[in-house]
Amino acid sequence: MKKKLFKKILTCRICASSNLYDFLFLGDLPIPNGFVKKVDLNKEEERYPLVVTFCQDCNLVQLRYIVDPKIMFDNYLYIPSSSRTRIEHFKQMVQEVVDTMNLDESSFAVDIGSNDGSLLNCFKNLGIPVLGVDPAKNLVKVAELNGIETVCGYYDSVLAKKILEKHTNASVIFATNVVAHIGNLYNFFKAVDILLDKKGIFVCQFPYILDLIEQNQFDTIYHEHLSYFGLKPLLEMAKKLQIEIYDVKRNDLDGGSLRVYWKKKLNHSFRIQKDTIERLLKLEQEKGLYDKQTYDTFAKRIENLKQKTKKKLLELKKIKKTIVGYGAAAKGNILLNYFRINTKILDYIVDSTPYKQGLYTPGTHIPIYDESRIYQTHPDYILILAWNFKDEIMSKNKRFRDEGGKFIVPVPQFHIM
Ligand code: JHZ
Repeated sequence: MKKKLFKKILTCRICASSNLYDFLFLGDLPIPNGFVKKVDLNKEEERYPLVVTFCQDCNLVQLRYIVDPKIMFDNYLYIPSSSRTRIEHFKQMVQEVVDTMNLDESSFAVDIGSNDGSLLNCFKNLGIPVLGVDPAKNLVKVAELNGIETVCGYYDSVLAKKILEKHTNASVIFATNVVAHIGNLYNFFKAVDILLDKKGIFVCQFPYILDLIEQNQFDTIYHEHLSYFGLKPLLEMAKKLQIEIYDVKRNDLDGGSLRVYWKKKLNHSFRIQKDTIERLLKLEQEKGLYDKQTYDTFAKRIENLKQKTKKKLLELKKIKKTIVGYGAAAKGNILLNYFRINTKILDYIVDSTPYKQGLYTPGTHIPIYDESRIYQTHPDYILILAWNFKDEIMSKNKRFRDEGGKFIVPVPQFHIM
C-alpha cells in the first residue's frame, strides 16, 4: 500500500487543546516549491489539503494537515540570495546583533535553515566563525561551495548534541523563516537551549499573523508553513521552556515580519522588555487576533479577492492584452492555484533563481524563464507574484514601464501601477 504522505492534526501544536476551529480551505494543492520538469508534465502531481485552523485556547493559527517534511525540504529550490532586499535585511540584522553582543572571532554563530549560507555569510565577512544547519542536500552543497560549513539535517535535540561533539556552544542562533516550518516546536526549542551558550541569544523571525490577516496575505499560507504565529501563543509555549522571550520587533520584510529575541531564563544580562511585549499583546487583542470571527471575515475577504482578481485578469485577456508573472515564489504558486490562473492567462513567469528556470509551476504548469525574457516579448502587463519585493522588482524594471508596460500587484488588493 502507498505510504500516506500527510497527516491530520487533532490537537494544537502549542497547548494540545482539541478546541480547533477550521476557518479556511484553500483546496487540495501541490506543494508550493514542487516545480515540475518538462518530462513530468503529463504525470499526475501529488496534492495535499490546505486547511487552516485556529486554536480557541492558545490562539495559534495552524495547518490541519501536515505533509511529510522530507517531501518538501530534502531538495529545495528556493534561495534567499535571489533578492537584494532580503540580503540587505540580513546584513542589517546581523550587524545589529554583532554590535549589541560585541561578537568577534572568538564567538560562534549558528543559522538553522541556513539554505545557501546567505545569512551566515554576513557573519563570515565580519570574521565570526559560523555553522549552518539545513535539511536540503542540494543547498548544503551550494553553501559548502560558498565556504559555509553546514550540517545536513532537521534540527532537533539529537542534532544539537551531535553539533556540540565538534563545536562550542553558540553565542547566537538564528532561525529566519524557519519556526513556522517546525512540527515539534518543543523539541526544536529544547534543541536551541541545548546549543545556546549561557550568555547567548536566539533570534527567530517569521511573517507576522497580524500583517497576514490585515494585508490579505492568504498566499503565504502553504504546506511548508505549519504555524502562523502571533506573540501570545509563543509566550504560552515559552512557559514550558528553559528559554524566554526578552524582546520583539516588527519589520517590513515579507509583507510584515515579527522578530523575536530569546535568552536562557537563567541569563540575567538582558532586561525583559515588558512594555514592548505588553503593547504588542494589547494590539493583537484590539485587532481581534484572539477572536475566531476575525478569521471568518478574513476567509470571506479572500474569496472576494479571488473573484475580483479573476474577473479583472479575464477582462484584460478579452481585450487581447498579454500578461506574464514576475517571481515564481512559493506564495505565487498558491495564488495561481487558488485563483486558477494558468497559461490561458499568464504566458510565462520570470524568476532570477537559476534552479527554477526551465521548470514549470506546480499545478498550473506555467513555464519559468530568466528575467531578460520580458524585454524579448514585451508583455502589456506583469503580475508581480513576489509582491513582497514589488519595490525591488519595479525599480529594476523601470525600462518596462518607460516602454508603456504596467505592473499588477495582487495583494492586498488587485492594483494596477
Ligand atoms: P520569496 C520562501 O517563500 C519559502 P517564497 C519559505 N518557506 C519562506 O518562508 C519564505 O520564502 C520567506 C524571485 N525574484 O523570497 C526569486 C526574482 O525573480 O518571496 C524568488 O523565486 N527577481 C522559506 O518563495 C521569488 O521571486 C527579483 O528581483 O514566497 C521571491 O520569493 C526578486 C526580488 C525576486 O519567497
